[in-house]
Amino acid sequence: MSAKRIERPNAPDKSTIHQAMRYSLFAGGKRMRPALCLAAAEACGGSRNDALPLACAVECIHTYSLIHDDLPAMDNDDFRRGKPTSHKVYGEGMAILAGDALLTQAFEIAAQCRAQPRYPHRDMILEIARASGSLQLVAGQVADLEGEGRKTSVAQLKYIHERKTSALLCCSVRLGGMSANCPPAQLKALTDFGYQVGLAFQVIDDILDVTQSSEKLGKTAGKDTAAQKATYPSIVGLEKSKRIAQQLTDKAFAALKPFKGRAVALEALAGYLLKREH
Ligand code: GRG
Repeated sequence: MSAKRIERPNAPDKSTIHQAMRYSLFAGGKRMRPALCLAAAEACGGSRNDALPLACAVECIHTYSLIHDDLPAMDNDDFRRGKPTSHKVYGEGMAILAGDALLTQAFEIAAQCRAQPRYPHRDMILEIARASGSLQLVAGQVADLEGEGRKTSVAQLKYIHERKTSALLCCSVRLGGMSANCPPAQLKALTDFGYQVGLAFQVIDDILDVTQSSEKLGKTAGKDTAAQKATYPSIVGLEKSKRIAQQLTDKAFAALKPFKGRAVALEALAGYLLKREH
């Protein structure tokens, strides 16, 4: 038996699957992954137009992962991006399909990007597939699921964060560089930046879960504590978590040195992520 559903919003497209896909995609996320992708392209002297299909693709992947993460079989959450979650509005079956369709849509959009001399289409598609597959994004979710109710070390938590959060953020930054045909040294700098920013992002997310309200977050606050999930605040405490987030952000800034001041937007985004309140 399915839970009571919330009234669906009116939408011009009568097809339920497309309504469900749009509902989550346009629910009001921060768009950090596309922003990082565009900012990385800019740092490498590329154009926004060339980065745009890749930026949209990573947002589709991210939105799919949130829809599935909120399902009763996963984190079982009622709110996301300030709205009832997909399965609350469309039912579990449709929410699963909306996630599946967004994952597929991501590759359809990414395939429309312009190949670059150093980076053929194959490389960009591989980048997205690897970051979202069973060794990265999905592996992080698996480790998270398997870790529930078990004692988790900082090293195990870092393993989860690297995959669940940092992989897609890092991929977003790398794709921006690739769309700009960046040289290998710049791609390496972007990789270091994306990795550190990705780790900082999740530490900050864990901090916000215990310091902010549900209204502010647009999702249920305090869920990690209620589910006895391993987080930085629960393992090392709130103050040390804040210091770790600052240290990771400092490392991210340091990774941008080779850009010699041309990565202004990336610096601004890393600064914003550290200070964000939702
Ligand atoms: C493959 C089912 C499946 C899940 C993958 C991404 C993921 C694992 C689960 C989502 C939940 C979660 C805590 C992910 C970590 C990344 C994160 C903090 C997501 C929230 O990202 P924001 O704050 O969200 O950028 P908005 O709504 O602003 O886009």
